[in-house]
Amino acid sequence: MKVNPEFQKYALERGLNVTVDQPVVKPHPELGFSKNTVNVGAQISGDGFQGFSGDTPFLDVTFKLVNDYFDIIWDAMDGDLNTKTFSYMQYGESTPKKITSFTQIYSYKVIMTHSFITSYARIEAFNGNWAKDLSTVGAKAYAQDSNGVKYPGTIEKDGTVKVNDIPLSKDPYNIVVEAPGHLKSIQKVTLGTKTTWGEDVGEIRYIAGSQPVAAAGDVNGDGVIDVLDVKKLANKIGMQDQDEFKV
Ligand SMILES: [Ca+2]
Repeated sequence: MKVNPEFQKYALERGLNVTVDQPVVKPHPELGFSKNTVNVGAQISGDGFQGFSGDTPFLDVTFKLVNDYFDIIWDAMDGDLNTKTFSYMQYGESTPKKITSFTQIYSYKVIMTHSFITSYARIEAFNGNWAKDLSTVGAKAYAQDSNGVKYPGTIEKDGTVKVNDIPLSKDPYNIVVEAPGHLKSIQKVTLGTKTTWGEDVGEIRYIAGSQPVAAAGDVNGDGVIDVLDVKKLANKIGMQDQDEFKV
């Protein structure tokens, strides 16, 4: 948070001091699960300062975008509550004056430059085994671009795959689930959409229904199921089941 240059100039010319309060971030009183509020303010002091009257930009508040997972594009500072109380101390008085500020006059846009995928780890060996914790079977999920660059995702206990922060691209991505002893499950998707005014923007997409099954049987992990896998399997006959390798 900074004093607006226009006001800074005004203060400098009159030998005034502007002290910016430390911003205080708190959970939103009603929407604390999804929003925070921030209190900002500043004090003006100086010899013979008798207050300021008129319209001026006062403080510039800058927010850092921590991620662009946002599916509504437009929002206001406080889209749910149109009015907020704003208070200031008038010269010569000891109680703050309250005025209403309208929070929806100034809105902002978040143009998503990433896409966010939810898919599913359909691993043949564990098909129908609902009790199996699929986050612990050694499987990996990721998005891979046409240059081979991988964007790692996560696999949850129930097999839900999430790949976040996939950069906006005209080229399709492969959404890959890889599990030991299985062929890769690959789903090709072109991600991204356009805003109503034609700007390219990322998207939040659910593609679990069309993620193919990773076929079991690629014992040696060379990407095909063939006689070599059978040979490897034959070597194991007579051995006990292992968690990562069912004989
Ligand atoms: Ca193989």
